Amino acid sequence: FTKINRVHNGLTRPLLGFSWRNYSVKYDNITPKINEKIGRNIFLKPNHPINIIKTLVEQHFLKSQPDFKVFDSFHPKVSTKQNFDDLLIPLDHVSRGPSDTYYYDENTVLRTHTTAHQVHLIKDGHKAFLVTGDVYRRDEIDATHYPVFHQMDGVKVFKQGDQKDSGTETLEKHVELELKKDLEGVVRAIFGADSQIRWNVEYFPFTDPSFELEVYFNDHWMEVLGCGVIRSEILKNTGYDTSEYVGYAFGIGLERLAMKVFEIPDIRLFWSQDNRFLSQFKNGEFTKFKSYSKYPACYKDISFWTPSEYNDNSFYELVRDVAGDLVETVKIVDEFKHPKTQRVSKCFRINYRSMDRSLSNEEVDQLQWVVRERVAKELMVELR
Ligand code: FA5
Ligand code: MG
Repeated sequence: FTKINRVHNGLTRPLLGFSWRNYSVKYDNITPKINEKIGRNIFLKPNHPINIIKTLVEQHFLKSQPDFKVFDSFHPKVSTKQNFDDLLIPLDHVSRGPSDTYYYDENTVLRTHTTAHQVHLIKDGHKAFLVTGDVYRRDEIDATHYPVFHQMDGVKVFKQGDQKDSGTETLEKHVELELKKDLEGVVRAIFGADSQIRWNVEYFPFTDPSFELEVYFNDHWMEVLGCGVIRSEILKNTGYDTSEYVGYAFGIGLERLAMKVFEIPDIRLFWSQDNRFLSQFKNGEFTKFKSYSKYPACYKDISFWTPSEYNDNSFYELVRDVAGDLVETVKIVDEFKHPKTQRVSKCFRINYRSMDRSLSNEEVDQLQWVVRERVAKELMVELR
């Protein structure tokens, strides 16, 4: 494909939906706001809530199973082979599209999950490991979704015979039970023995059976991890005799755990450089976050007719690119199809709020104005 040259004057970002759809520049969608997060490594900073949770989970595993290896320094730039192909994610899976994933080029992405490291680590001979890192996804905007977050993946490979002492018949069943036991153990160690949790059946292309674990939090069930028994095809591809070996794998969302443990109400706070936030946490301590402010929110609506090649994630991304962490939520408030033209109209409510200061009306108006300008130009929507 050919790339078009784009004008960069500091304000105009790479043209998002517009450029891809019309000039097939699909594989260059990493915005400056995303780029500046790479290498910040907040998950490695002592006394940062994400680091506190990471350390807790690692220590919990190592206490009872000291042979677990711990990895936390793989760069988030990985190949599509690592992130997708090795994990049997089909070519037409939605998560592969540039509407959901940040691409450097056709074959290189920002990892969308730390599962991207599963196969090369198993190939290197590791049988039990934890791997933590920052992961990137184009996604919606609210208190629990942020385009950069942190995951810890875990893998453990078992051998025929391991199930004997447990009285379980098959190795597969044994592995499934060990998986659930180990994960319930971690979650209860962190949230307390009496925390309300539940298992749901899930689907992942790389595990079978697959599950997700939810924890009750702020009057909602919150999903904290996905997991399952590694598909035998994957173990076979890494050189294992699958009549002898079965493995489990899981991926935990560290922000989700940290939000619950420390009662942190908004996922944007993890990126705060404000000492009123950072000074509240110490490794090894379970302190509750004391909100130092709740500055007033200000919402603005925007309505537009969507062109046929439109997707919501590009709109969310554009709002993030304009307003950064000043945007708290973007919610769709109305949607309808014109009976004659069949065109779809959408109305979104953008809620602006800073975590550490009051926003002036002028500032919010200015942000909204830039959003309107850019949305019309770059996503080719017709403002109403
Ligand atoms: C995965 O990413 C799988 N790779 C997990 C897995 C690994 C399954 C190994 C089986 C074997 P999922 O997209 O559900 O699955 O993400 C895993 C966890 O990351 C979620 O349970 C949630 O806790 C967290 N998470 C997902 N999206 C976000 C987001 N936008 N912001 C914050 N946390 C998120
Ligand atoms: Mg999930």
